[in-house]
Amino acid sequence: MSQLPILTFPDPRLRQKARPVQRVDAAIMRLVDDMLETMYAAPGIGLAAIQVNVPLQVVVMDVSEQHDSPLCLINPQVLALEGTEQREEGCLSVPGFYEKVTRAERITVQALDRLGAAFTLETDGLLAVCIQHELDHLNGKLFVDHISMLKRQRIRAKLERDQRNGAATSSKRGEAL
Ligand code: QAP
Ligand code: CO
Repeated sequence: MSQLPILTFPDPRLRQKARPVQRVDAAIMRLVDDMLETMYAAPGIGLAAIQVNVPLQVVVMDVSEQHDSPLCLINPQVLALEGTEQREEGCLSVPGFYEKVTRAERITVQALDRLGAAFTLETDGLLAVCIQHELDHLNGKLFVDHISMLKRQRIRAKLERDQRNGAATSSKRGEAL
């Protein structure tokens, strides 16, 4: 397995629309394993293939305390959304920034797993929010698209400055804008 480099906002490649996976073969399983390794190393709770510059409909997540419950969704389809809730979100492609986003409280999704088998998942809480966040990535959407333009522009300016200055300043997370 290997860790993959993660694209950072406002990289235009994060705006690509992901294509469905045609066949869950060895290359896709390898991608899933590399994405899980990349996510756990970050550390993070969710990662979409688009974030490692692979425009396919593949996401991995693990919202468990022990980091021992990996979940992979390939070609996910939303069957139902219910209720609303607000929660603070972050993103591995928007390092150092967290903002409140309004999402559905409960979600039902159908997808293929890492072995290509179809399954349906109905869930709520952090996992439901994380799934919605990751499905946004498949449509080229980021959590910063759900906040005010002013906040988004501040985040963009800060991350562009970090990227111009190299990784050094971006290690200083969460400082005032
Ligand atoms: C999406 O995000 C998510 O800024 C997954 O410096 C997050 O794993 C959905 C991370 C929260 C719902 C709620 C972010 C790591 C990880 C950072 C992540 C950072 C280091 C974000
Ligand atoms: Co994200």
